[in-house]
Amino acid sequence: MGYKIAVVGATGNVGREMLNILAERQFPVDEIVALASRKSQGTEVSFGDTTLKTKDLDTFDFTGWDIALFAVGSTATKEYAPKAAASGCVVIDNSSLYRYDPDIPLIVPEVNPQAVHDYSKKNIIANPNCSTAQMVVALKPLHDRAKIKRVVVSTYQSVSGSGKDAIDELWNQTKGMYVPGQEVDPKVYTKQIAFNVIPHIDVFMDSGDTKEEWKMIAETKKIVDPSIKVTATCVRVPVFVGHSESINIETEEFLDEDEARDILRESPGLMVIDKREDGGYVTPIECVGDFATFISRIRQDVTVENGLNLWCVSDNLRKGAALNAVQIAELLGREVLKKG
Ligand code: 2RA
Repeated sequence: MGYKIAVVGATGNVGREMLNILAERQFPVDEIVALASRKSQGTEVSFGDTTLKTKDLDTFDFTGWDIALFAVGSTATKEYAPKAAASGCVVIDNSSLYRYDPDIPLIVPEVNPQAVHDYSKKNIIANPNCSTAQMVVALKPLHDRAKIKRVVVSTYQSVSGSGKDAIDELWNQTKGMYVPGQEVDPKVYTKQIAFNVIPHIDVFMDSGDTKEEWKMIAETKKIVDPSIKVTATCVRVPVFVGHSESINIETEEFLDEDEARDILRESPGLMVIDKREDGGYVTPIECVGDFATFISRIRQDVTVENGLNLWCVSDNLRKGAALNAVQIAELLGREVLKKG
């Protein structure tokens, strides 16, 4: 016996990946429904070798359904997630709406699986921000071994992190640079992303950080350890899929680069590709479609007493969103619902 699963936002980048990953990982599904807005009703989406037609989220009754994977914005989540949760369907939400609620667990299964037992307070579990998820998978084993006290991270985030329109924008701007007559009017965007980088993701806060940077700080503290000091600079780069991060770590105890490499090699969810030679590292194009978070460029930071630098790359639609949500569903099934 398996689960009755709903994917909410099934026509978006993340929703489609959730369906792909549920099928790829052969999640025990008794019944599955793809939900979307009324205007998208009837849109065909793939679930393994089958095709589903989306149903209208607005009129859907979640009663009797086991798990709902939400991949819609905070506004729609705010309207529909409580209804699903109240009907007894456990919500796993990819928006930022519930991540900072003390009564709602924020989970990366390789890092804090035990938090799944806290879901019943509101019948909702939160999925972290994509840039946080890949980073904490790398931080956790090093924190367990040498207690991390400070993290300085710079991100190089692909445009798919902000949705389908951003993918089209990069494509059209790039094409417009080469195809006469297809130039994109500079008035239609704030900053050009093609052949450029933009140090601004989400809104600016009073501190001068952007909300994306604040999310990485707040979520790392909630998922790994509130004592870790984190500072982040989040940058949008002209890459379609795949977030990259340069992570500098200071630990309480000394941890040399070789031991760090061995620890990371043995840790769940990580793939270490780290040779000090041409091509001895991973780039975002190579991580697309993979489940793993890749780690390269592991080396001592000799400017401080106990410092390490590393390069972290992952498919932001997978580990950064859809895969982590499906892994939470697997964890929930294994540890709590115990069907299938
Ligand atoms: C981004 N992390 O990359 C944000 C939301 N997915 O745009």
